[in-house]
Amino acid sequence: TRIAAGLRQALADGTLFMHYQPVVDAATGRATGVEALMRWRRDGELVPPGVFIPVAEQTGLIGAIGTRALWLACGQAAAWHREHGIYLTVNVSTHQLRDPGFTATVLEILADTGLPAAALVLEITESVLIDAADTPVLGELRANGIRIAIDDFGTGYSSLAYLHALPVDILKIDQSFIRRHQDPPRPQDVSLTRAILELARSQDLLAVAEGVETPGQAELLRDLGCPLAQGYHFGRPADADTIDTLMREHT
Ligand code: G
Ligand code: G
Ligand code: G
Ligand code: MN
Ligand code: NA
Repeated sequence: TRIAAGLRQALADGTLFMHYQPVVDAATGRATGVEALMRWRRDGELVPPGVFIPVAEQTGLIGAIGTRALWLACGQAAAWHREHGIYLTVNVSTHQLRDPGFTATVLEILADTGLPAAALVLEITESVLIDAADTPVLGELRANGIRIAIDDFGTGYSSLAYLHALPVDILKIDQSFIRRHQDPPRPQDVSLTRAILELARSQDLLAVAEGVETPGQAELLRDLGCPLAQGYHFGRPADADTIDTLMREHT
């Protein structure tokens, strides 16, 4: 397809790049990490990742593109980690986890960029985690000190049955659970978020609330003791220079 051909070209011409969104301490609002989000500018226009990531997955190009994304993000985050103690979180697809060489690739990129393994988190959706449960890759990554996050938690189907068995460290609560909090919040919505936070705590998982857009939602999450948060209220995904300026001002 046109997108696949364009992506092959993009790997060569450098039009794939990363945006970064702050992940903050929910109590203070200060950035503790950044999530890397891939961007592609084709003929001067941004193609949404929702359009090109699925094509990259279907064509297998996600292997090379994902390696490029990791390389770019680790290189950038190494400086932020040195200067501000920031960690990096990167989204990973099923194709990457199924590659027996993936751990070696990640370790090579960490060695080359100087980002410590302990400062890297790989985000994997629930369904992909369950699908990849039989591969040695997740165990290898964790044995090397890289942390694993369940992304979009609550949108998969077997979450509770599998949660205790999944080799993960961080639970990212899907935006849909946060977005439902109105002002004032409804008791049943609050109970649901509280229950997810309690679930995370009971499994020794660090919770991140995604999609926090309003001051009321931020305050509620803080009151519920949610450790980390992310969303437009704290900062939109932005280019590295913008995030760099923000961190110099706030840390
Ligand atoms: O960035 P939003 O910014 O629109 O991201 C849309 C979707 O694309 C999200 O589900 C996100 O996880 C996914 N995505 C963004 N960057 C990457 C990436 O580098 N690798 C993979 N596999 N998915 C990504
Ligand atoms: O070698 P391979 O085609 O898998 O590389 C994928 C992408 O990783 C390259 O297109 C390049 O952008 C990026 N990259 C650049 N330098 C390095 C490096 O030293 N190590 C790794 N692992 N990737 C790199
Ligand atoms: O699937 P994943 O969680 O990796 O994707 C994160 C997506 O959510 C990205 O597309 C990112 O741009 C988007 N995002 C981040 N914060 C917010 C927010 O506060 N509101 C909305 N609607 N989207 C957000
Ligand atoms: Mn994510
Ligand atoms: Na998510």
